[in-house]
Amino acid sequence: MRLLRGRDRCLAVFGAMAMAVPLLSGTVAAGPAGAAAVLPAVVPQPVSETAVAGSGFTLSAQTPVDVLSTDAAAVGVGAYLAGLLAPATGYTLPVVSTATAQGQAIVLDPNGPLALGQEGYTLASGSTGVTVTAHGAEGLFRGVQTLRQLLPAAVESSTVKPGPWTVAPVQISDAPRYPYRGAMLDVARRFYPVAQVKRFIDEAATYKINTLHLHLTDDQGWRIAIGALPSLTTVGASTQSGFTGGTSWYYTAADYQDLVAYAKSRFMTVVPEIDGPGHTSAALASVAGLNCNNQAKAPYSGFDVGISLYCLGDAQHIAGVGSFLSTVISAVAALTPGPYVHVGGDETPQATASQYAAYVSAAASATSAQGKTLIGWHQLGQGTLPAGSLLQFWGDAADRASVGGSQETVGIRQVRAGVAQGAKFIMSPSDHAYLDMKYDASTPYGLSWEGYVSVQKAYDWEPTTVTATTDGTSPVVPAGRIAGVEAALWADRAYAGSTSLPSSTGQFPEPWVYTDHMSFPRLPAIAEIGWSPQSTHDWASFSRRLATHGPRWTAAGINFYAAPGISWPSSGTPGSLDGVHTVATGGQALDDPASSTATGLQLDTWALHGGSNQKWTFAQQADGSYTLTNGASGLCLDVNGGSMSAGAAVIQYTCSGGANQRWQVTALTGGGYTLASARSGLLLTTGSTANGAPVTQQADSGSALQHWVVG
Ligand code: TNX
Repeated sequence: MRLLRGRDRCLAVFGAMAMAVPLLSGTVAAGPAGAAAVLPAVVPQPVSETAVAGSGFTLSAQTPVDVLSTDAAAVGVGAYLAGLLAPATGYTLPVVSTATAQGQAIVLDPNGPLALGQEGYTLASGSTGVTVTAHGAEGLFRGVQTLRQLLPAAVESSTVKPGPWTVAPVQISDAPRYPYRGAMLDVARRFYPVAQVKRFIDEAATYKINTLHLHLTDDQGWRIAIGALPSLTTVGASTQSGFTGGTSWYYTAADYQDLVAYAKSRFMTVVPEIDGPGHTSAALASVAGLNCNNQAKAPYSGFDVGISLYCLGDAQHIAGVGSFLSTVISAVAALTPGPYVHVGGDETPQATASQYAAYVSAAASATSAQGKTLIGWHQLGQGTLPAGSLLQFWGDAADRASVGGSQETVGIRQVRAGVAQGAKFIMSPSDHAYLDMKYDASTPYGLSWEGYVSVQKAYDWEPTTVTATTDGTSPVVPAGRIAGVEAALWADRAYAGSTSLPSSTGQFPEPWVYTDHMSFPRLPAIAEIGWSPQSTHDWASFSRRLATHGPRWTAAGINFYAAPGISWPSSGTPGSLDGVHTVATGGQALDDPASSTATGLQLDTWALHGGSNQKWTFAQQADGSYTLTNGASGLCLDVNGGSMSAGAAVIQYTCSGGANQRWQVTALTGGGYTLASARSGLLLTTGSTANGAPVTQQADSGSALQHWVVG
């Protein structure tokens, strides 16, 4: 099915001792006296991390966040930190600005030396308080992301938890390896409402991602309003992959500015992508003159790639494309404070060399005219690039295997052409950094044209050798030309059951459900490659640190994949599942059919979409079991008639707190949970992974249909 794949082709880490440790299990370091000390499990791994004796600093409701400056951005980071800590702690920490630090405070000092760069910071925590020092607000913000990881996992919860809120004692000095650490959302194939992009910004910022690449246009949709060309959104935004008839599947200028401002508040730069000359069906459907026959194409809502091309066949059309790009890029650039515009360039099998060159020339002049730096997929190396351009490498093992041979791939030749022009590179190797690849055969969403990308595969690569021969020598892109890395989450197959084409829109989850599942835990892996020194790269260390983040994601409500091969802690602290969750097996979620409010209705499973009828509020009871209340009906998960028999229907019913409405939730070692009726001891079980499969209680059979992901 993967079409054009192969297409035009087209720490101080001192030890690896595994040990069971509470909450903040992490790297084991030799302490000052040579004794083993457990360091907090920070992701990305800091440059240097040293154990500090003592039990750490415990926050109280009065602990001040003391910013040693009146600079608005620095004070803003203080307010951001207080806001982060408020929901779980229940504290409204006072944010103050003083000239000299007092004790027993979280001190944010933006007056540090520039030695660690704009993003670097030091963090010292001990029994008398915590101090984050940086040269300005951005470094403080990165340090705050480390600080939150020094607190118990429950700090990520959106509801008040008991605490105590003790910051692990540690001394950290940190700065990024690469300046560009990106994540891409494909809002073109699947439209993400503004709130869901903001959610992702917050999730990515936790791992010190500093660039959000928005793939705003593609065959299946045009997502940014351009005042001078309203048809781009009235027509071009009416489709998504698998959907037609939309009227609001785009960002207005105000929406986009809101996103840019939100990203800025998380010290993240937005890179807008206007893809071309291929991936342009939405534009071709909106603007007739972009087609060689001057007839608008029909809007496209399918699943293919490599199907479209601007008309670049004659001087008049080349001029038309040029003026179209000037209009679009000047409008987008005017709304974008960041330095970049991404002009795509991928997968244009039908373009001749001169047509392609004409596109690059038009896109480059439109971008340069706005004073912006050009970014393109590595194919763009074929054209003439303005000085300072960036290319995004998305090649794979087949490209590497060809390096230096007599038959280098087209991709490697395009990369060489870019290198020869002085371009810098963003590394997004598709066999490691494409988050739309399935993790394994159980992944309900995404593609596998690069094979499966396990968490380990997402982690096990190195930017300086990702364009080198397999023995790691003679990289096509020299180390000094690497600007950074980016994880790319395409969305052309963002539906459950993606090994075949979808048969109903019911298979499409909300974008956040897809995004959380595909990004966690792989986005933190790519983030660590971009941030941490190569010398700290170690799967054993990473996977051990990552495992302790599982409870953080659970507390934060992130729908992560508890991938096998990582020692996720079991169920965690009592009450840790309190809150709203989806409950799914094989991508099929426990579901109140058609959001019915009828009592006694048997529940079923349906493709996970995260709607309210698939949301369940877990509330832990005195015996440790949970009641589950449906978000659409307000009724409770119930074994019909309090039956003790295998096969009895699981229904929704008015909440009573009875034993047949209480569920014992047990974590499985490989991830996921069983839910046993507190009355019968039998397990919540779905009949199959087909939509509408009935849910019953059954004896424990070890079946995957009894193993639930609580998202
Ligand atoms: C390739 S690589 C694409 C996208 C698809 C993706 C699916 C590249 C720049 N383009 O159009 O969404 O594969 O994995």
